[in-house]
Amino acid sequence: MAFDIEMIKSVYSKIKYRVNKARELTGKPLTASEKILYSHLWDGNPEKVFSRGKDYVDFAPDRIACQDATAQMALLQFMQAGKSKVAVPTTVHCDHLIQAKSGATQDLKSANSTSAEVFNFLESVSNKYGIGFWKPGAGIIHQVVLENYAFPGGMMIGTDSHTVNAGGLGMLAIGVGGADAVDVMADMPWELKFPKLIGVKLTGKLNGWTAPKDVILKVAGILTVKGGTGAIIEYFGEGAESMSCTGKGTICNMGAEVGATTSTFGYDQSMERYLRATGREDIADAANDVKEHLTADQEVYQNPEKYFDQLIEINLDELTPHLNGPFTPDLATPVSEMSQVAKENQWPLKVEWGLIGSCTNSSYEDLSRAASIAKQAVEKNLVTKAEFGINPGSEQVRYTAERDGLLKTFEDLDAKIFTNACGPCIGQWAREGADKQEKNSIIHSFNRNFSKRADGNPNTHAFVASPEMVAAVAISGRLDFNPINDTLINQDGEKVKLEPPTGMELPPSGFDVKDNGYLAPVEDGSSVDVVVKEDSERLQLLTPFTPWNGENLVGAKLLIKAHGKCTTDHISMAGPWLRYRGHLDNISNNCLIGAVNAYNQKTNFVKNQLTGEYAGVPDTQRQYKEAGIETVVVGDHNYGEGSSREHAAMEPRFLGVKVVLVKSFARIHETNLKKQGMLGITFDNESDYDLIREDDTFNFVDLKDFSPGKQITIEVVHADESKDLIKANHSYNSQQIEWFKEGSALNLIKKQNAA
Ligand code: MIC
Ligand code: SF4
Repeated sequence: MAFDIEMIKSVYSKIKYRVNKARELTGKPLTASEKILYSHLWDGNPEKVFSRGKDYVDFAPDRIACQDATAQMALLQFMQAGKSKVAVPTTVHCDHLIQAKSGATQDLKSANSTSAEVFNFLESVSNKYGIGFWKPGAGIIHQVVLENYAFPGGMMIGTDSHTVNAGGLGMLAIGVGGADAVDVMADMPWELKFPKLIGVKLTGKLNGWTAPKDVILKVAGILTVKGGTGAIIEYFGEGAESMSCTGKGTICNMGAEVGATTSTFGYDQSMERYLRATGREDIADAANDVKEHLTADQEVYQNPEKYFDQLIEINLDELTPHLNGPFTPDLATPVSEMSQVAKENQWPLKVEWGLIGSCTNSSYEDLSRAASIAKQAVEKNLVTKAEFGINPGSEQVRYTAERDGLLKTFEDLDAKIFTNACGPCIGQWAREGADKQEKNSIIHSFNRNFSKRADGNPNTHAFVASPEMVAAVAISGRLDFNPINDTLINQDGEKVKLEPPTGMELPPSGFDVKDNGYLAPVEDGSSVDVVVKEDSERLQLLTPFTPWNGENLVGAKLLIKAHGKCTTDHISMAGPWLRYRGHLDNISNNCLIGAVNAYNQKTNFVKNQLTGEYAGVPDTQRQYKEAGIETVVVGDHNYGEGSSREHAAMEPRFLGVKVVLVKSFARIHETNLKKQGMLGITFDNESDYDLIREDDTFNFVDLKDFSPGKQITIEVVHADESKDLIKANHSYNSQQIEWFKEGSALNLIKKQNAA
C-alpha cells in the first residue's frame, strides 16, 4: 500500500469540484498546472482568478521532503516554532553527507561514523515530530520520493531545488528554503507568486541515442539558466506520452537549471505503469477515477499558443544527443558539433571520468540503458579509457539492478559502485589528484556543473549528458566522440562501432528490495529527546535574528561586488562545507568565498574599508560586524542561482550583511533572503551596477517608508565624496515586509504562536 493513501484520496475527492470551479471562474480550458494550483489553495475552493506572474497566493501543499544537508537548518528552525508535530506528511532523506571514495560498503560505513552526530539528530527530531526518516544509503531524496510519495495531481514542497523531479509523476513539486518548509510544517499557508506557464510541445518520438535528458539539455540551451524564472513548464504531446515516467522525471528535474518554479506532465499511462510497478496500485486506481482532472483540458493541448505565456516545440524525431557545459548547464552543444566547439574553446578533449547517477538520472531505466553500452564494450573487447563511477538512485533501484546483472556489467568495466546517494554530484567525492588543480574534462549524468562543484578543482571541465552518452564517451575517453558515426579500436586492433542503447523502462521481473532504509516515527513523540551538544562543531541551536530598528540604514559599507555568475555554490559552497550545515557560525566561514570580486577578479579577496587591507570575505565581514558597521553585497544577474540552501541567505544575515543589491535574483534565493529578514533588492537601472565602487558607502534614505511596490532610494557615496542617487526595486508584499521588520519570518511565527 502507498504511504498516506488517505491524504491522496482526500485530494482526489475534492479535485473535480475545484477544477470545475476554476474553469468556470477563469472562463477557459485549464492546463494541468492550473488544475493543481487551483485545487491546492489554502482557502479551499477557488473563489477568484489569479493573475499569473503578479498575485501572491497562499497554497496548501500536500507534503514536504527534506534532505540531510538542508533538513538540519529547517528542523532547527521548526524546533523554535513551538509545535509538537508536523502538520502535513513530511520525510527526511540522508543522501548528501556520504562521500564517494572506495565504494558503497566502505563509504557508507565511514559516513555513518563521521556524520553520526548529524544523522542521530535528524533521526531523533524526525521521530519526535512525526517525520518519516530515510537512513543513509536508502537513496537520493528525489528518486525515493518518485518511488514512494509522488502522486499525480498532488502538490509538494521540498528543501532542495530538485524537488521538481516529482513532476515526472504529474505533481507540482517545488523547491524551497527551509523556512518555507517550516511554515507548512507549522500549519501555515505557503506563499508563491502565481506562476506563468511555459508549454513545451513534444512531437515525434525519442530514438537511437537520444534520451529524455537531451530534451531538457535542449530546453536549457533555449531558455538559459534564467529563462524559466517565475514559470511552470508543462510538457505535452505524443512525444511526452511515449516517454517513461522516470524519463519525465529527468526532464522535470533539470527544470531547476533554467530557474523554473517547477515542471510537470499531465497524467498518462507511463505514470500508471510506474505507480503499479512501485507497488502503488491503490494510487493508480484512485488516479484513474479522476484522470481527466489530472491533465490539461483537450483544447489546451490542441491550441497551446492560446493558453501558455510562451510555447516551445521540439520534434523528438529530429532531436540529437547533446553535451552541456562546461561550468554552466545551459551551454548546449550537439554531440555532432563537439569536436569543433571543444577545439575552438580549448576544452580538454581527454575525458578522465564518466559518472552516472544523481537524482536526475539514476533510475532503473537509466542504469539499464547505460549498461547496454557497457555490455557492448565488454563484448567488443574494448578497454574503457576513462574511469567509471555509478551512484544508484535508491536501494530499490540498486537491489533490483544488482539482481538483474546490471551492476555486474559496470563492474566488468572496473566501474566503482558508490553509495545510493548524491556523492560526486555535490562534491562528496574524494577524487584522487583533484588538489593538483590540473585542467581536465569529466562527463556526468548530473544536472549541475558549476565550477569546482564535483571535485573542488576550478579547472575541471564538467559536461552534462544522458547516462548512455556518459557511458559511450567514458569508454572512448574522448569528449568529441560521436557514437552515431565514430568507431573505436578494440584490443584486437579492430574498428568497432557502438550500437544505440537499449533499455528497460521497468524491471521485467519487478522491483525488489530487502531493506529500503525507512524508519517510521513513533505515534507520540513527546518523550523523544533531541540532543544538541553545546560544544558541537556540527550543530548549533539558533539564536533569533534581531528585528529592524525602524530607521533608515545609513553608513553601510560595500562588502563585495560580485562579478558575473554567483550561484549558491559561490555564496555557500557545498563539498567539504556540508559538514557545517547545522552550525550557522561555523558554516558562515564559507560566506561568499567563491564569489568573484569585480575589482580584482579574485575570489575571497576583498578590501576592508576600515583598514584598507585585502582579506577573505568572512573575515572582513566579521570585522565590520565587530565594529557595528552594516554592509551591502552587490551582484549581477540571476544572483543565487542553483540550490535551495538557505545558508546562502542565513550566513550573510548572521554575519551582519543587511542588503543584497543585484541586477536580478533566482526565485528560491530571493525568497530565502526575505524569510531571513534581509533586504533583497534589484537595480532599477541595471547599468547602475557599474557605478558601484570599491570604497562605497550606502545610505538608504527612504527605507523608513518601505512598502509594497514603492521604490527604494539609495545614496551611494564614493571615497572622493562624490555621490550617485540610484533607485532600486523590490518585490516584498506587506506580509514579507513584516518579516523584514521582525528580523525574520520565524520571529513572526513565534510571535504569532505566543499571542
Ligand atoms: C544541489 O544540488 O545543489 C543540492 C545540494 O542538492 C541543493 C541543496 C543543498 O544545497 O543542500 C539544491 O539543489 O537545492
Ligand atoms: Fe543530490 Fe545532486 Fe540531486 Fe542535489 S542535484 S539532490 S546534490 S543528486
